[in-house]
Amino acid sequence: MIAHELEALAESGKKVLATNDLGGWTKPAPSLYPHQWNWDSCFIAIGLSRYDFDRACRELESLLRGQWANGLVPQIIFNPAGKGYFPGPDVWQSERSPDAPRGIETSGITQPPVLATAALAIWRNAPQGRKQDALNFLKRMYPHLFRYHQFFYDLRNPDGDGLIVVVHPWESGTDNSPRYLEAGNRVHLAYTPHYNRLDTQHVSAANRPTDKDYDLFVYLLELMREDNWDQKAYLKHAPLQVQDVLFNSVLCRANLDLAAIAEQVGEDPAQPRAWYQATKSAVNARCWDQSDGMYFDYDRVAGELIKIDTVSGLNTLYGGVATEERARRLTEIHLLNPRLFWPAAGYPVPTTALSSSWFNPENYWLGPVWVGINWMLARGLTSYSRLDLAAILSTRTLDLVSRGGFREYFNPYTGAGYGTDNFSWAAALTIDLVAEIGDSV
Ligand code: 9WN
Repeated sequence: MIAHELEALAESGKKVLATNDLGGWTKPAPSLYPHQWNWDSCFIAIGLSRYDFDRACRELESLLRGQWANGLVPQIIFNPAGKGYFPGPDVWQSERSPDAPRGIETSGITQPPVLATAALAIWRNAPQGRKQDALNFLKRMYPHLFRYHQFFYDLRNPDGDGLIVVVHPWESGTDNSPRYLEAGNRVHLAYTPHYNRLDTQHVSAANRPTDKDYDLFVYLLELMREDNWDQKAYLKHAPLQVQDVLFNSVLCRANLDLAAIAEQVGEDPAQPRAWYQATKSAVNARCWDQSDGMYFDYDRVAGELIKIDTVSGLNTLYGGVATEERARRLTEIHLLNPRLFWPAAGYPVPTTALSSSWFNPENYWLGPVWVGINWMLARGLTSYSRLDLAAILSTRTLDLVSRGGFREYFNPYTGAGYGTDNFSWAAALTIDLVAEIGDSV
């Protein structure tokens, strides 16, 4: 695409964000997702930081309205006016926990912690005249970010080695990824939950998780709710515990960014650095499979790796987790392989390997390309000095959006878009990718 086309694409992205803007925060999509989501707001803030410093700060400060006393930043902060999404606050019942914030309803789980990364981006992208304001923003954010990360190391670190555990597929952000369906197959549902899903009233059921997947999601929600969202009590018997490579990689990246924030605001970066080192070492020790040359999630309940090739293993590049040698194997053997992650004709990067028996090009996290995942991988490739590949991946991602629109996910063979349209993070990260291309010329 030439410069003025890129500019036009970024301008359309800004329109999407304006449409989904509900004042101090942005919903992920016009009707499918009417509340505030955790990692969506972080991606959105990164996009906003490229053209509206104040609004970007507000996006993250709004997210912190929902922070719990134990440090958890929830997956969802409910919008009292938001209708048409299941499960709503009446199902989550966050008020059962003494840790939940009062006067605001949230879900009881978290999502991949992009928050510190987004805060740092706002500071980095602040216009020259606003640098002092940006520093003040970081100072306000720091204690909250620190408590959020502390939450993981205190309450989600069951083996004490820094390998953080995810207890619900929705917490992973990659809900029906085969990693979760496989771990979910081992969960015995003591009963079949009763509920009415609403997502398929907005988008085609063929592109969404199945009813069986939803049974698992709702069952696990209800099980954790029984413990009144008490993290320690729940972990003692949680039937799904995944030491998720993508989640831990996002946390590693965020720890590095938290350390950078600490340095700016005059705090000690030692703790976030130590967290980064611990998690990185633990992923390398537990999740690497030497014969496959790939990182896999560890199912802590089954006591084994979930050996399914997904893009999550590749995003150890984003987290600064992979060693140089392992990064080379991931890139040469997996990423660039046309039978796995780089279709000969079509668009990189499918979220599940093309050759996997789980792969489905049209269904949610079973195969389609997601802009947020590509954005992370492009950043990871840059930090491992593969600027060539990062540039190609960014360009292909922008091509996809420019042809298919700001869709939630895309068919890796045809580029057809699925799920919601006017998806906020696709718009926000398009803005960021376009700005990055502008920065590099
Ligand atoms: C459950 C909002 C969220 C994203 C997730 C994506 C999808 C929700 C759902 O939408 O999940 O959190 O109802 O399917 O999987 O990554 O944050 O955009």
